Amino acid sequence: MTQAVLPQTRSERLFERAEKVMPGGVNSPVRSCKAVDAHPVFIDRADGAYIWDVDVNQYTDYIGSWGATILGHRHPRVLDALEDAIVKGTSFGAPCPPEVEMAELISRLVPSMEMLRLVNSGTEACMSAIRLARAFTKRSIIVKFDGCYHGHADSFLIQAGSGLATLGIASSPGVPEALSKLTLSLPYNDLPAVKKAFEEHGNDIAAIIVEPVAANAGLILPQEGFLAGLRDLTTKHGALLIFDEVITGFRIALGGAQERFAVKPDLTCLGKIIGGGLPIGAYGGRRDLMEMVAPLGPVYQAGTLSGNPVAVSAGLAQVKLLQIPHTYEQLDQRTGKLVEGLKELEKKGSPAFQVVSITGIVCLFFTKTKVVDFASAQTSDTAVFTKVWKKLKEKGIYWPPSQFECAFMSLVHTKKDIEETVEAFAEALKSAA
Ligand code: KE4
Repeated sequence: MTQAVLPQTRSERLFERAEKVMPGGVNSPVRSCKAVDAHPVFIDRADGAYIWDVDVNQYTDYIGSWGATILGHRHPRVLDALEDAIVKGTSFGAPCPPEVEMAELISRLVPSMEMLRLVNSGTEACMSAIRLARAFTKRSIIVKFDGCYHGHADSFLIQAGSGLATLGIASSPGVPEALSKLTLSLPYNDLPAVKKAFEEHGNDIAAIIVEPVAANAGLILPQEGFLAGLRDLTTKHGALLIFDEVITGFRIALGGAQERFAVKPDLTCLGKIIGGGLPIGAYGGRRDLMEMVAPLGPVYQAGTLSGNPVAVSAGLAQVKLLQIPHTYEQLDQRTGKLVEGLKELEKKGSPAFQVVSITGIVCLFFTKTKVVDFASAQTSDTAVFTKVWKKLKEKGIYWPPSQFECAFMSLVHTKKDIEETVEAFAEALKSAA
């Protein structure tokens, strides 16, 4: 009997067109849903904790623009700020008041950022921070950690060399070998490996850049003493410590991971939340470092749309609201409710998985191995993850389409949304067992 051919959905038709004119049909790889053996749905609109695709399917959204929309989509105060900004024009290529207000606000809420520069993405923030670190220390080697992602600048597209302290090898074509050798990638949470790296390369290491909570390998929490150990080692060896808080900034605490874990970096990179869903990034830190940045100092960095009044106005509205007392307790409660439900399901033991979470961020690893670094994260069964992901999507739950990404809770996911999410997981896990 011939298989009934279902009419193409709008998303399918759009994807067919998109694949003809954009690599993989997308403007950023993870959105392709290739990691879960699926085609992407095209989103038409969003509101609060929900998104609707072009075929009018509603989903409860746990991507939230990869963490940016912590207040949910279309928060009224963010929309008002956008409207007020847009009617004045979109971009002037000249300084404007919102930039000053944003820089003052960030510096007040993240005191280690005595001076900062707004840019247009997390990538720009991180690439600028390491350029500054190399300029200040007059050294070349950057230390990063396997599974941590700092954007797509050449120096970060590096995988660990064969030996622990062996300098990196490019993880993407197009990155010159000469440059990849200036990045050392080590196992996350492995302080002895960091110590060894300083023994081998000490006076050549310009900086360590780290996600203080690793959220691009799934979610890997810093073990006790890891971040403080990085602080001690960098100080001891005259290297800089850079916290990439593009995800954790204003998410796991108002002052980010550096407030939560009481470790003060020399430089911090921000993004996502400070843009309220519009393109933005920021890097900043010690005044003596930032005073080296052009036009004050010799380290060049620039951007046509840096400090764009529209993006900054949206971010300002969002960050101001995050200062409301008990905001992070609320976010913790929402996150905790989801985790509690998932841990109940974890007890069933089939399929085996473990829930890892911190304020506003949740991840399920489908492995029994305790996940402490990227290697242990990679023992996860991505085939099971894929089955669960597809079933969740059928049930109207929009979960990040990769075992090595994280789900983001907003301040507008309701108790009912979370209960329905846990119910959807119960069915999805049963179908994948
Ligand atoms: P962007 O250049 O994508 O704005 O930021 C790069 C970046 C830097 N640092 C951290 C810790 C990040 O998580 C990111 C970007 N995050 C990914 C999601 N894991 C963005 C999603 C995507 O690439 O499409």
